Amino acid sequence: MSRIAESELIINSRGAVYHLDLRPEELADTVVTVGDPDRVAEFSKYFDTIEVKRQHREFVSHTGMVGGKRLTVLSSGIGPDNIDIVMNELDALVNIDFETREIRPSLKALNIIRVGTSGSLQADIPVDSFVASTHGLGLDNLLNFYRPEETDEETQLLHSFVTHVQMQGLSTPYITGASPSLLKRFVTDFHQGITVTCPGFYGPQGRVLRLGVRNPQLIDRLTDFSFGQHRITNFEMETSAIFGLGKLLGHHCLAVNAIVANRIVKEFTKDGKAAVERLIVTFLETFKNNF
Ligand code: R1P
Ligand code: URA
Repeated sequence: MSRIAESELIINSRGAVYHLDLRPEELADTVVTVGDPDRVAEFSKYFDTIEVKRQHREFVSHTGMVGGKRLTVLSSGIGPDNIDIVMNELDALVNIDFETREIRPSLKALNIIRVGTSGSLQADIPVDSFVASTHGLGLDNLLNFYRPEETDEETQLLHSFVTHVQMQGLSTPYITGASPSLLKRFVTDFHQGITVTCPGFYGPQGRVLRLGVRNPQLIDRLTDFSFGQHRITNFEMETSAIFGLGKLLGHHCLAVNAIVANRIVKEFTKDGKAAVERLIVTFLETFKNNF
């Protein structure tokens, strides 16, 4: 086994990984990621006990017990670039020995579940409803720096997507499925479909304020894209990166999102905090009963 150098895997004076500031023993085997750092406490207020609270930059983490099970909730901040840090550091915490700096001979698979907010791309998926992602389709380019692995069906879907949505010159998309075993636990109360992940909130999601966009048809083309029984339900800014890196690293990943904007009927939720609260409670019920 080769030793990973200090410049590649950075461990601080507390023995914790650089950005997340977590030590291996401070992480549970199931990790919820949320974008908003304030959402971590909205989760952990339901914990029976909290054993770890850390914060470094936008990465706030609480680990504790809920319903007799150990859970870590971690904020990622916004966007796929942060997910590159989150996924690599979570994996290092369980699969690299921080003493020897070598990859462990036997690898651990974490459950990594994003609980976020998102924009709907379908008129029949209203604000305040929930979506569980069957796939993460990335327009953000992160996975192209690694070596994406696609099934034949995923390659065909991407080919059809690039042609239909006219992505040429904008992005080289990638797609990864959710963990089937996690996805099947989130059926009741959830719409399901493909989640598109964008490298921005405005132009990359077709929002026009003062700047024009390169592909004015983007929203329409995402909405009416279909491949077999698959359709695009929603978009946001993290899922594809979690699914893509999670699959390459061998973790089980899922994303569940509360819809706060419907881009087709042009509505924004009147109470996003309440929608997120309901999603947290729904998630925790499933976690307590089915994990
Ligand atoms: C944009 O407002 C942010 O909200 C969504 C997007 O993915 C992006 O991070 O998710 P979170 O509410 O989890 O941050
Ligand atoms: N998050 C996004 O990224 N887009 C939306 O429209 C709403 C939430």
